[in-house]
Amino acid sequence: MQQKGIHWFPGHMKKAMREIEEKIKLIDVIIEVIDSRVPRSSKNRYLEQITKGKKRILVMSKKDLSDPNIVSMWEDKYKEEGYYPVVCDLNNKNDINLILKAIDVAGEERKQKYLKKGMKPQPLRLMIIGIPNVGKSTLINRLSKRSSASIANTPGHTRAQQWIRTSSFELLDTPGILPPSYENSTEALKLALIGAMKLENLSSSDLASKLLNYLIKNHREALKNKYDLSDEIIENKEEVFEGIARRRGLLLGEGKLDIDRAEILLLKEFKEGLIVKVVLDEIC
Ligand SMILES: Nc1nc2c(ncn2[C@@H]2O[C@H](COP(=O)(O)OP(=O)(O)OP(=O)(O)O)[C@@H](O)[C@H]2O)c(=O)[nH]1
Ligand SMILES: [Mg+2]
Repeated sequence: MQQKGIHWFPGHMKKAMREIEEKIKLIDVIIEVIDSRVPRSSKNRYLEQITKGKKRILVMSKKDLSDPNIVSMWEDKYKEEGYYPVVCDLNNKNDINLILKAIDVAGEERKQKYLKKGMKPQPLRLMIIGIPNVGKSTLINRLSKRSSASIANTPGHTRAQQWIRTSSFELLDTPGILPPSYENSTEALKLALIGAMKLENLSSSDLASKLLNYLIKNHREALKNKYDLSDEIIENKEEVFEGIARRRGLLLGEGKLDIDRAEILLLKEFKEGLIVKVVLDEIC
């Protein structure tokens, strides 16, 4: 994919990269937030060139929705690639402390440089980036809650950017929003399933059908248990949505089952981790 060069690069991706590139000069540490259910598909590979030379923390969010064993393999892989991965649930205070620790570690070298010169260490400058819906705003909110002050203007910069200041770091409060990947349809499908992007050319009915195929193949028991479905129903794929509608009392009137709502329910409950905790990207 990378060999194809820049000319096919979608315009929105180019624009996002340019915006991030402009800001990156001010930044010491990049925090890329990815969704731990899609550790590859939610990560931006083009960013790797732009962020070279910076310390890179990889926040692998939504661990409460993903399979811990597979996530742990991805964590090791990213460690080997030079990232500082932090697997976390951004709604869990202890996990936020792990991210704060990662920030400390990332800043240590720079701090020592100042100290060696007999200077007071300058605060580390951080920027949070990631595709939509991975938890960037949640993370900014969690980190800024601890901040002593939020300052509007940083002298020396022409553009007034909001920096959130704590005792040890400053956080650029506008996250770099990267568009999700569109060039690979399997990745796009996975991102649609976790709610990170909408697929224009795929109806929710088609998406639900693909999800059902995946669940039958990989998580049959979990599906059966969740909706109290018999083996006979699972064998007959068309009947699964009817079974779900029946179990959940989704009716159209005159006793007819509401299949549309059953499909949407399956998508929603999968996205919320209520059927099974998954990792959709295979490690290789
Ligand atoms: N279960 C769970 N939900 C999370 C976690 N982190 C964030 N969320 C939820 O995910 C949704 C998206 O979070 P945001 O912080 O708005 O994500 P974002 O990256 O800022 O999204 P955009 O602004 O659309 O780019 C919200 O409903 C959050 O509550 C997590 O670790 N676990
Ligand atoms: Mg946001």
